[in-house]
Amino acid sequence: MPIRSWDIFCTVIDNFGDIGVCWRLARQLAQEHGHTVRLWVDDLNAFARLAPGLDPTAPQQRIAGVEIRPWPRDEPAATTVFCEAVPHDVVIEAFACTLPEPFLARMATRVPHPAWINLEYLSAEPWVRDYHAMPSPHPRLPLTKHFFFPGFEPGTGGLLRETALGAEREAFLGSAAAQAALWHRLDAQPLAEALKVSLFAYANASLPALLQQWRDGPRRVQCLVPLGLAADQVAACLDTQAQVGRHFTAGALSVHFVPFVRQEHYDELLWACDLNFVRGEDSFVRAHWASRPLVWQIYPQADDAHRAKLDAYLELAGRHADPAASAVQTAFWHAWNGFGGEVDWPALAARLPALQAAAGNWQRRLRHLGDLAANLVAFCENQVE
Ligand code: TRH
Repeated sequence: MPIRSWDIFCTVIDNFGDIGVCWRLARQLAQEHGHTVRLWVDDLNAFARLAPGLDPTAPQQRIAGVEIRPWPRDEPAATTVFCEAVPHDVVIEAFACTLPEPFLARMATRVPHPAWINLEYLSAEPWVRDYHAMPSPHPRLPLTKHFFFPGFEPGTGGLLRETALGAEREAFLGSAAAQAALWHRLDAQPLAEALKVSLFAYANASLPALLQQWRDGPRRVQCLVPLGLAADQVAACLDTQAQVGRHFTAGALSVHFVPFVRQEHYDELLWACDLNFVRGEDSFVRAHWASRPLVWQIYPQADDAHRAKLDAYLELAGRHADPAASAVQTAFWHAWNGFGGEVDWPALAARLPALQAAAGNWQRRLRHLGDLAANLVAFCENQVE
């Protein structure tokens, strides 16, 4: 049955990944599919960093075609809000955030029952294919939740990618005016001949060594650091302050602190750079669509559970790269994520042309998976009867 409307529930654990994915998905469902989307978020202040027009105090607002509602966490307020809200055709519980009980009860009495999806975290591990689309019946209510896994392989839900993204990137790369507008927004000037690097990361024990290697290297590096955790660490290393517009030059290294831009503008930073350091989930996916070499700092988990995820990805992506370049990439990513060894910038720099070729091939393959939003629409249309 066709579906037209969605509820998306999101809790902000820390950082921006959960809301980053939910906000991107919500916009795409509204703008590309023309669906009604209501996004429930428990921390509108964090959300406002990605969407600066958002009013964190508003009980209801509409941005980019999406209705945004605060998800009250205290019991009486939640009961009032969720006893009144009529569930839409599909209810997404993002990253197992646990739906409010009164809303679940309303889902159970709705005719037809909404499709109920647990949108999972991204992983390249092989088991994801086995668990993607698995049903999980509710123990009491006549509702079945399905697990929907993003992924890098056929048999998963694929990756979020807007239909116009490729054309927008091409237009940006072909337009001196669009690039100038980006640099103006960043409050920085591009340095001729420099390798442009964006640096979005958590605090990282390898960062001081990397800054030194950039400083002492033969090639000029222009490093653009959005304000946040990495910028604070870079500033501490350089004995300066992380402020937009501030530059720092030492040897071959130029550091520019740039603003944390609204989510729609982050892609342009990735497109304008030759190498992108990314983290978590959403920026990691976006770096693929930039079709440039990337370095991923994975979100750390207890007991090093993220090590298996990192290695699964390296193994999978490495299949499509030159083996020598892939080995250098693996060593660098291991060091960057604290899994042994020192970051070796000269080794990575020498392999950038091969990694650039691999990035192009790999993102072309990933595009064949279809985009996650469209895959989700198709899946849910089969669930609502
Ligand atoms: O912020 P993150 O570290 O998020 C993490 C991970 O998603 C992790 O899996 C999750 O469990 C944890 O949060 C709770 O990294 P991520 O996923 O890349 O999200 C950052 C978002 O910020 C992404 O949507 C891109 C966006 N962004 C901007 O909008 N503007 C910017 O200037 C920058 C640098 C990022």
